Amino acid sequence: MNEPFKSGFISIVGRPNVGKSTLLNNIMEEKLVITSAKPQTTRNAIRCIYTDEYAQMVFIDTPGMHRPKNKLGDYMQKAAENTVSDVDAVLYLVEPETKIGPGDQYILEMLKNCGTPVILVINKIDLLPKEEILLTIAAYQKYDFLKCIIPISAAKGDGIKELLDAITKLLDPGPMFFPADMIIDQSERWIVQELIREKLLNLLKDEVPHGIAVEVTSMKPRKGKDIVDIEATIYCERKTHKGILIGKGGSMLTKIGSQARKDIEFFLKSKVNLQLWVKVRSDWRDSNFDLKELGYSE
Ligand SMILES: Nc1nc2c(ncn2[C@@H]2O[C@H](COP(=O)(O)OP(=O)(O)OP(=O)(O)O)[C@@H](O)[C@H]2O)c(=O)[nH]1
Ligand SMILES: [Mg+2]
Repeated sequence: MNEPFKSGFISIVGRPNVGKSTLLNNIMEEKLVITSAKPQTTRNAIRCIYTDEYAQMVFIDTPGMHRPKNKLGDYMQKAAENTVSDVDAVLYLVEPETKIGPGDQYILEMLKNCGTPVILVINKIDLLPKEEILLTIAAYQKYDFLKCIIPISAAKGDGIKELLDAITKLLDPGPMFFPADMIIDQSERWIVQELIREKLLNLLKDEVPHGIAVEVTSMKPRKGKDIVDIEATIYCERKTHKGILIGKGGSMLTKIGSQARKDIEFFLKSKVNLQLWVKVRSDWRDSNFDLKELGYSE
């Protein structure tokens, strides 16, 4: 007998930098959300919709859970915590560590009480020998509220099929919530902003990229030509950061622009003319007004 069509919402949570966004891109087989080697890359809860012939899974990528240091951090932490009780399943991502630290213990406690089925996903198994992965599994086995434990490598694509099968098993029969061809609930403009921010995270050091926000102020296809003109403003928190961002003779800004343009052209499937501006917006991460204007509010 044919299985009925299933559907549901699945939140991906975990500490910063464990590979949540990398996993989502791998499931979607397309780069939709940005990733970087720096923690606190993802700032919003983002829905990506995976549809196949058996199920529609609405995945929610969330900011890494951490102790907030400013109002942006508060917003990010809430964006992650708020999803877990409103979904049909939670994927809790961890790295292969046998010692479960206080950050993960806090998350485990919250997940235990949220009432949603939780799958523990051990990511980055490519980094360690199998014996160490088995020790990580053993360390988490005492948390018996976890529905199952699945080791994966989001970067290499190992274990993804097993993970999708496990999620499908947990979901109830249900309708399609979104059209089958819809893959993300964000605008093109938002994705362009994120692609620019990703280059800033990759190219800048220390605290500088964390204090940056990007706003696309104009995005227009040029009449009669296969080219999109885009203007974007990069906000940073200090004058010294502005200097670093622009670089000697504008070298850093040029590098950021050329790397971002390549990705944006690939995403928009069109040539792009990208103009970047840099402005100082002091302490925007602690201003309710600025956070709202820059898209970091409910
Ligand atoms: N070796 C290895 N690295 C991985 C794997 N998955 C992700 N990474 C790397 O881990 C880093 C963080 O990945 P992200 O996907 O940005 O992590 P995240 O959990 O979304 O991070 P936040 O958005 O900051 O919470 C990046 O450098 C990835 O390339 C994996 O399976 N193996
Ligand atoms: Mg992320």
